[in-house]
Amino acid sequence: MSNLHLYIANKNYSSWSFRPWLLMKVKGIEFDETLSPFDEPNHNKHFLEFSPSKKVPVLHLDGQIIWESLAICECLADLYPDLELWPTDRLARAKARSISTEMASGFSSLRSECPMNMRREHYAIPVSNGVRKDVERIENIWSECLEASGGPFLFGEFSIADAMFAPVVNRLQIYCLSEAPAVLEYRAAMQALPAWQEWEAASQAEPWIVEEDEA
Ligand SMILES: N[C@@H](CCC(=O)N[C@@H](CS)C(=O)NCC(=O)O)C(=O)O
Repeated sequence: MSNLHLYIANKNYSSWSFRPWLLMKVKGIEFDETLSPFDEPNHNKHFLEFSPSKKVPVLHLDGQIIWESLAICECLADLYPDLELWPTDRLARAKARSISTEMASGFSSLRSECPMNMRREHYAIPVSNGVRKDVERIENIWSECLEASGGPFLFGEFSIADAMFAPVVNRLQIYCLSEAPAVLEYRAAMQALPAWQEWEAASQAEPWIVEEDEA
C-alpha cells in the first residue's frame, strides 16, 4: 500500500482526474487509486467523503489532503525532485508553469462546449468563435514549445505541462478541431504513452454514460 492515494472520477469523462493520474503513471510514482463515479442527480455529494471542494482529483498523502489538479502536480514535484516533473532549465520551467496555469484557468469555451470523452467517435460539432480562438491559442502554444524543445513532449521530456494539456489532445481529436502539424505530432507522442493507453482502455470498459458530457 502506498502513502499516496488519488481519488478520481470516471476515466471516460473526468479530464481533471486524468492530469495527475497520467503524470504519476508516466513518472513511475506508485499510488493507490479510488474511482468514484459521477452521480449527477445527487450533485456528486459523495465526493465530500474524501474531497473538501466536492471535486476530483484529490490526493491524500499521510493524512494530508491536497486538491486542485495543478496543486497536486506541484506537491508531487516537491515530493519527488529527482523525477524532474517540471523542466530543469529555469526559463523553460517558468514557461511550463505559465502555460500550465493558462490551461488550468483558461480555455473555458473549449472546456464547456467540447467535453473530454475517451470513447467518443470522431466527428465535428458546431462550435462557437470562443472555441475557435481557444484552439488557435493551443496550436500556437504547442507549436512554439515543440519547436523550441525539439519534442516529443512540450519541453522535450514529459512534464507537468503535458499532463495539464492531455485532455485537450483528446478534445481536438474527437471533435475534429485541428489538423495542424504540431497537433498531430504531439497527439502521436501522447497517445503512444503506455499510461495513456492504460487510461483509455479502462475508460472503454466503463459502464457509465454522462448525458451532459455527450456533446
Ligand atoms: N479546478 C479543479 C477542477 C476540478 C473539477 O471540476 N473536477 C470535476 C471532475 S473532472 C468534478 O469534480 N466535478 C464534480 C462537481 O463539480 O460536482 C482542478 O483543477 O482539480
